[in-house]
Amino acid sequence: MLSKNARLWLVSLVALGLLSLASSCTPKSGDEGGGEGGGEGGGGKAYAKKGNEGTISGVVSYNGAAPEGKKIDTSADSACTSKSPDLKTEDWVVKDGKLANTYVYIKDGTLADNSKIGDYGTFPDMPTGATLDQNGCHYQPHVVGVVVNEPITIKNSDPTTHNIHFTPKSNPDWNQSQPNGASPLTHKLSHAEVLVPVKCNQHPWMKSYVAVSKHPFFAVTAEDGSYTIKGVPPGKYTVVAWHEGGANGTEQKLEVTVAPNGAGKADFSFGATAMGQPSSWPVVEAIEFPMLNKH
Ligand SMILES: [Cu+2]
Repeated sequence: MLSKNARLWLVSLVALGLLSLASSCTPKSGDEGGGEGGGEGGGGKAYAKKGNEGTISGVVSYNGAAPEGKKIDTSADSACTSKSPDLKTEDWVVKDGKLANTYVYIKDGTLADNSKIGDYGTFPDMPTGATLDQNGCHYQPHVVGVVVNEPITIKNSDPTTHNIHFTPKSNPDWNQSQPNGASPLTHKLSHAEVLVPVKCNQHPWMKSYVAVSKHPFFAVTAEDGSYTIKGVPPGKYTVVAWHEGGANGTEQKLEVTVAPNGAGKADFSFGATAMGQPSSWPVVEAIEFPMLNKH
């Protein structure tokens, strides 16, 4: 029989072995693309355009009976009521089964030369400015995508005072009053974050979402549910469609391969569990394209 010490040794050895096995199996963080946890902009390599970049495009649908926008009671501010007498909620904007206001982005991926999309800090054709307008006591647009440190111009087009309040997790809180007729404000977010809720402290129904990405490979679906991401380096990517709802929104993923000068396709669908889908959405492996390289 083994002594107590020897048994302790044996147990420790087995535990150590299990530990090292577990750590070697730990997947790498998938947040280095546009996801949360991304670092400051400007860090990392600069991607040099090769002329063989492609696109990722698709359509986001809503399965089942579309939720109707609910009428908002704006009676607390008569300026809102007179300018927007029929204001409706915008958490689900569905037309002919197609879903608007969905943020679609490359979450991570590997380029044809085996570098990671998250290794890069700058890309050609980075967007240089976005606008968020408070107009009719709601935000236009409802969902905005920007790159890290991209200036967001915030306008007040209403005959009333708004109070714009960014409520991020990875960026500082930012809360500014903007009276009727005040000149536009500018705000920048220095950390990647999907997505930052924005609210108005004056009008509790006002909501929008700002996504901050390290790279320019994102889009927001239009009224017909369509989106196109341009200038994508050939590679294999995890593309995520994010839609508001719940504490942190709902995400769907697809693996998409972009061949040189290629057009990757990724169609997503959200919607009722009536379609038999679980409330937490599975990762769907889809889209057949020639494999450029292995994981
Ligand atoms: Cu407001």
